[in-house]
Amino acid sequence: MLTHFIGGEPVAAGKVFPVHDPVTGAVVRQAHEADPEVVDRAVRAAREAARDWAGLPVGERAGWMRRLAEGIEARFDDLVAAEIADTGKSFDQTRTLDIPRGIANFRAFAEIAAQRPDDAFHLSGTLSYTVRRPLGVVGVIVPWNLPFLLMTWKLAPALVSGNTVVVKPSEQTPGSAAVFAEICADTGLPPGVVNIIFGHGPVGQLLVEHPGVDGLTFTGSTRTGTAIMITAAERVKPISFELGGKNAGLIFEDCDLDRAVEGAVKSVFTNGGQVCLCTERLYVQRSIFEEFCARLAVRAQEVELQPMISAEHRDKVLSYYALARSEGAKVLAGGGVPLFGDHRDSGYFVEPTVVTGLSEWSRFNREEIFGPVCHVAPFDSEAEAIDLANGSDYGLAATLWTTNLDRAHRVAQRLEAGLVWVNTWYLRDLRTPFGGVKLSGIGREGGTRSLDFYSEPTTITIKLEQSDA
Ligand code: 6OD
Repeated sequence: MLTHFIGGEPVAAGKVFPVHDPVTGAVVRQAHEADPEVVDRAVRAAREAARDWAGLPVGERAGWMRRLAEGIEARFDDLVAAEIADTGKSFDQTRTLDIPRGIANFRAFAEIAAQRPDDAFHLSGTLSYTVRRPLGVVGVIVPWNLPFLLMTWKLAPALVSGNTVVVKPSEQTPGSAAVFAEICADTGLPPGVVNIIFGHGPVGQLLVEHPGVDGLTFTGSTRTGTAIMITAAERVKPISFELGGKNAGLIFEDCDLDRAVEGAVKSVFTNGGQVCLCTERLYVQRSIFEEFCARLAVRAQEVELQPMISAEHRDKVLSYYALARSEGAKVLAGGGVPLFGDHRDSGYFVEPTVVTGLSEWSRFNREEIFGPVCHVAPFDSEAEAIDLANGSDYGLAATLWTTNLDRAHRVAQRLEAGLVWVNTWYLRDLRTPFGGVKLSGIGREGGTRSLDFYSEPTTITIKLEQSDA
């Protein structure tokens, strides 16, 4: 039974809810659901710890970040097991991406924060400089698709900047956060610096509303982001949002086709397509369109399957498969539910799916699906490709595949997206700004941008008197 972690202690309060294994549908664990009193207790614990934590020199907080990274290394296998049990991710991905990124997140922000210079400006007769203060208590709302990676991506810069936190993991994936609570306790992190509460959407809403929460960071759907923003606006709380995507991939005829096909497979199907950065719209230059489609369709049938996170999400993805057909799509691969003939048949799998033939204005091509699925359409010119990619309400990520360096720069700079990958996908340098435009979010995290969000500058200006010497 998972308990909340408040003020350094396990707290078993609130009714209990089940967590399902998406591979089989079976209940893997139970967790307590926070009620208003639990949320309040967690925020109070964070506030109590805030002054001492903020008062530590940044080098000392960076030291804590390194100790947490070591704590994660020591519990690596437990974290892998917890993450797989909740999400049905592959063992390979979990041990090479999800959990190592937790370690990298803490190490990266320890370095970035410790090396960051303060601004100082000298003008005749005045010296202005800035000091940065933490926001205070940060509410961290974490989605189910990359639970540990995204929780630590937010926690590391929030903590090293001197904030204390109340974290609400998704009700679907609380397992790795519960192991992390044990890591915090085992490393001796001061009580109240990290507090973790479990529960469904309304618990997040209580956190957003709580007057003791000074800022909010959220990754998830645009719909939830909008609701958080409306509530947060009442107290003008700083927010940082990484929201949905309907990401485009542009495949030019001068690409290395083998790499482009494999890159597309990765960008469409990784994590069952349940990454906000996954490609759902592919545009391929007409001269290679048929060959690309044929090869992608074959590869789609070979990818390792990952279940959707829940029965509800599986039904949503399947409803888009049905919608594609009703909107007149040609299905090149997949389009249904796989049959295994074993325990996985009660899990939440869908077939990796490739469709073509839909208009840019179809709902299928405009709405985020968040499953292992893409639409492929041809284009004739570079200008058309750019217009197609930009013709979306979202603007998180784009990929382009070309061997022409001029074209790579030219196109990349015209794409309306926060992130553009050329001849690769989801390659990360944690120092770079990360986030989206349009419906894909507000603000940027990553490197010093994260430190900017999790702190407020105070500018101090001193009038320098002339020496009479
Ligand atoms: O890799 C990251 O830092 C990141 N923020 C990934 C977000 C993925 C969203 O699904």
